[in-house]
Amino acid sequence: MNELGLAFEDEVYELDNHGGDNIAYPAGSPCAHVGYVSLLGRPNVGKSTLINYITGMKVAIVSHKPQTTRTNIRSIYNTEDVQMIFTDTPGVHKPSTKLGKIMVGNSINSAKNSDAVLLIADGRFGTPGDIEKELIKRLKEENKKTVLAINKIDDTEKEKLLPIIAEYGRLMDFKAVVPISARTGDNVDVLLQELEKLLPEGPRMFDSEYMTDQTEREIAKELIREQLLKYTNQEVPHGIAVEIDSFEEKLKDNAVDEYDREIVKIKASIICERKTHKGIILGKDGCMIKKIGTSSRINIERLTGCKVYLELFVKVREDWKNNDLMLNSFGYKSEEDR
Ligand SMILES: Nc1nc2c(ncn2[C@@H]2O[C@H](COP(=O)(O)OP(=O)(O)OP(=O)(O)O)[C@@H](O)[C@H]2O)c(=O)[nH]1
Ligand SMILES: [Mg+2]
Repeated sequence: MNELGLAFEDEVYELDNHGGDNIAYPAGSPCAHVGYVSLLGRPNVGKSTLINYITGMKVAIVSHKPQTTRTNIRSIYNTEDVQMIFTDTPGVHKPSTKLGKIMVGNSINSAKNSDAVLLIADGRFGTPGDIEKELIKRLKEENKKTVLAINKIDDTEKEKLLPIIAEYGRLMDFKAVVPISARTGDNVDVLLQELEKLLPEGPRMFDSEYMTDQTEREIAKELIREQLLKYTNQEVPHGIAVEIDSFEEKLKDNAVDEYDREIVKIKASIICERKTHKGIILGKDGCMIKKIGTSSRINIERLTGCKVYLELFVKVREDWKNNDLMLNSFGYKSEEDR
């Protein structure tokens, strides 16, 4: 529970026993298994929950609403024998906006460019649907080494798993099929062992200190969006973007390094699609925006490790999800164009 008395759903901050080991391995040092692994699957199957569990960091936000992740997020898992660069991708769906097309395009693109793919399915929903079938067709065409994880086994009856596994097995020759729970971590060690087998020997590509391609600013922006996903409903959360307008760091007087900060001051804008949505986000007498601001601030303080002052503004930008200029300025772009 936080200081507001609100439970943080999907808490992953306590998972510091995961995330590989804490030994410093320099880039270029020899390693038995090195490579890129893309997580792929429909929205809401638990890709981001799993990536946070494996790396032991809250790099990707999580919510029970579909299409939470909007960009490809890379984070790295290191042990003595392994360097796996994971990409968490947006859930694959049938897009109806330019934003959706960019999201799905980037997921597919990430899988194309990886050494191995981890396809994730939600065990509670059983056999493969159209999205899984389409993804499997593409993965087969590209001859991708693929492991299937059937997630949420903490919430799935055990007897249901065998028929699901059999049905998936008829569609593709998976390198392994592993039932897991990304929430409890059940069987995730087995999954990691299966994935590492698929990666070649080689020098480490990154220093083990380099944990993610996300900047603190980008994670802060997502932590604000996470609270908006949590506190708003129906079409409101899907029409929201967050922009960091300013991010000012003040070091302590006796700071020993650039991270020894006294306070970080952040100004951020919440972009929504309609005036009515703005009213919902602000709430009666501003009580909703206050709640969102306070819980976002607490999460950002965990990220920065120092006091945070957060100021939020709400702006309406109609149909931004179909406007190239706005999509670009909110950080949503096709990775192929980079
Ligand atoms: N019971 C249970 N719930 C899980 C598990 N893994 C994830 N969830 C829940 O499933 C919901 C979706 O999780 P996410 O990690 O955001 O799913 P995602 O696949 O990244 O979704 P998108 O970003 O929308 O593609 C959240 O409410 C998670 O808490 C699990 O192993 N067991
Ligand atoms: Mg996600």
